[in-house]
This record gives sequence, C-alpha cells and structure tokens, in this order.
Amino acid sequence: MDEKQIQQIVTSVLSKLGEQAPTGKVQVIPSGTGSTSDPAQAGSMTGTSQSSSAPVADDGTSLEDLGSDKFKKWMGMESAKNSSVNEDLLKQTGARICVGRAGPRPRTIPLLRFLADHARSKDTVIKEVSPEWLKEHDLPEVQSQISSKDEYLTRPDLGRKLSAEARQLIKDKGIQSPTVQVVISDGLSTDAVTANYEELLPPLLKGLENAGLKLGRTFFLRYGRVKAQDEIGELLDAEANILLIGERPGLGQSESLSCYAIYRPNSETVESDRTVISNIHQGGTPPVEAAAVIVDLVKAMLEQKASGTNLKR
Ligand code: B12
Repeated sequence: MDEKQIQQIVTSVLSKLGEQAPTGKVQVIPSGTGSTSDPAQAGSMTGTSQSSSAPVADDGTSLEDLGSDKFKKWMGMESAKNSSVNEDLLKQTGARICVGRAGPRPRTIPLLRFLADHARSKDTVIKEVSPEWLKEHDLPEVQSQISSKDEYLTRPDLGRKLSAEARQLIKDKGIQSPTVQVVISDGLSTDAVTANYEELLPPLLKGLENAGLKLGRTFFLRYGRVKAQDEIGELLDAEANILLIGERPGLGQSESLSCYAIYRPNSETVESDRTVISNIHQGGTPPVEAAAVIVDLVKAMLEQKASGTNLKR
C-alpha cells in the first residue's frame, strides 16, 4: 500500500466520523530494515555461518527487540526451491512461518523470538493498568468481585460480577438511561487497553456523538470478564452496551482488543445475544478503522433493536 492510499483511507475514516482530515501528511514508518526485502540486511541475519545469525547489540547496552519486524519477517529457510514464494508469504502474515530448522531443532533466532513472544504474552496478562494512566485519561475505575490477578485467572465467574462498591460508583457517577454505554476493561491483556486507547476511544466517542446518540460516562472495569457488561448495562438502563476488552494474547500478538456489543443487556442475556468484533490492533483491524465499524454496528443495533444472532448485518 503506498502513502497516497493510506492517506485516502485515513481521510475517509475520519470523515465518516465527522472529523477533519489531518493537515499534515500521514507518516509511514518503514518496516524493519532487516526484512527479507533488504538482501544486504537479510544476508547479515541469515548468514550461513552460525556466528553471524546472532542479533547484535545496537548501542552496546541492550539487545535488539526480538518482537520487531526485523525478527518477525526473518527468513530462516535457506534452500527453498523457489524462495520468492516464501518471501511473498512472509510479507503477508505475522505468523511464525519460514523459520527453517537446524536438524531436528529450531534455529536460534526463531527460538529466541518464541521465548520473547511468550514472555510478552505472559506479561500483558499479569500487568496492571496503572491508576496514573486511568487518571490521565479521566476514566473512573470500577472493579469486579476479583481482588487480584491470580484470582482473576482462576475465578472467571467472579470477574463476571461487579463488586458492591462498583455498583454504587456506577450508580453515583454514571449517566442514567444512555443510548450507548461504553466500558473499557483490562480482561486478558493490559497492553491491548493502553496501546489502542488513543486511536480508538476518542474517534469512537466522537463518532457516536456525531450520530446524535446520548452517551453514558465511560468507565474502566478492572479484572473484567465479558459478561460483566450485562450488569453495567442493566444498572444504567443503557440501550446499547459496548465493552472494549483485552483478548487472550497469542504468541505474536499481545495487544489485541475486542469489542463486545449488546442491545438492552439484562440478567436473562445469553452469549448469542452478543456481537463481537475481535482483533483490534495495529496488525489486525486498526483501532481508528474499528471505531468507524463500531459506530456502524451501534447504529444497526439501535435501528433493529437487536444484537448477536438476531442482528442482520
Ligand atoms: C477463549 C475463546 C473462546 C472460548 C471462551 C471460553 C471462556 N469462558 O473464556 C470458547 C472456546 C468457549 C469459545 C467459543 C466460541 N467462540 Co471464541 N474465542 C475465544 C478467543 C480465543 C479469546 C476470547 C477472549 O480473550 N475474550 C476476552 C475474555 C476476557 O473474555 P471472557 O469473559 O473470559 O470469555 C468470554 C468471551 O471469550 C466470549 N466469547 C468467546 N468467543 C466468542 C464468540 C462470540 C461470537 C461471542 C459473542 C462471544 C465469545 O465468551 C466468553 C464467556 O462469556 C477469541 C479470539 C480472539 N482473538 O478474541 C475467540 C473468538 C472470539 N471466538 C470466536 C467464535 C466464532 C466462537 C464460537 C462461535 C465458535 C463456535 N462455532 O462454537 C463460540 C461461541 C462462544 C460464545 N461465547 O458464544 C471468534 C469470533 C469471530 C467473530 N468475529 O464473530 C473468535 C474471534 C475466534 C476467531 N478468530 O474466529 N471461544
């Protein structure tokens, strides 16, 4: 995709949301210089001798980021019949392919990347969204009936219910009978919240506002599970509830957010009443594009007074 096409997409998404096109040009950040499209760099990493395949320290103080494109797009197969096919495949996915092997064992770079991805995934589950971050984004915090990360992981049932304090705070600080109530929750990925917030929340709220909808006050739900959105929606008598929640991370994607949407949630709500838009992150549905998709989804839900399997899209 060239710069002009990217500029056009950004302009059309922003205009859908009722926003002005940016005055400056969209900045394209070049992908890892060591990708296979750069034979000089690739050569230095795929080098036939074992010693040259080790990543080098950039400034003598730290190793290179094993999660960078340079490593994700690393070509580990050295004797492919038609290497251009593999190179083409590599360009199209962040999946762990074309990593090669050293006899029956993984090669060093894919092994290190695997360990780094695994560590990143574990970190994002365990980390907390800091109170400072919430303050900076003016998000009132409420909590489920969970009191620690350990409990969160072992008691999903309690993550689906609000604590007594949370119920009170939502009643006190929330706006009653909104058309749309937005909630953001850490769920299974803290990075999903912090990495996507800036590009998702402001355009989403602006888009809903421009559609003339009455918005509730956005809350942050700590230790949340999807079903907690029903209780929040019911407490505030919201027509539509939108929950943005961190997804279970994979090995290679730990910043993915999902939007679970439901029309008139209540205690009788079942999973098939819910609609999900998943994989919101820079390498999936980009957050700014997701904002436009969610605005359209909300409009359809309100028009049809339905969500989940009852909604025609
Ligand atoms: C874990 C998971 C499951 C688990 C959920 C068990 C559990 N209690 O956690 C199981 C295996 C049961 C499952 C089942 C299904 N899943 Co599923 N699931 C996921 C996964 C890998 C992670 C979800 C997550 O992290 N949620 C956040 C945490 C915090 O939520 P939670 O409260 O702990 O758990 C709730 C959600 O996970 C939710 N949920 C999970 N899957 C789905 C699917 C739909 C359509 C809905 C409405 C809700 C839902 O149900 C759980 C209980 O309330 C995602 C992949 C992704 N990238 O998001 C796919 C994903 C969400 N699932 C998907 C699908 C299609 C399904 C099924 C319809 C498969 C089927 N044909 O039966 C069913 C529907 C289940 C339902 N709840 O209605 C798709 C949705 C595609 C879409 N955009 O519509 C995804 C994106 C996978 C994919 N790429 O295809 N799923």
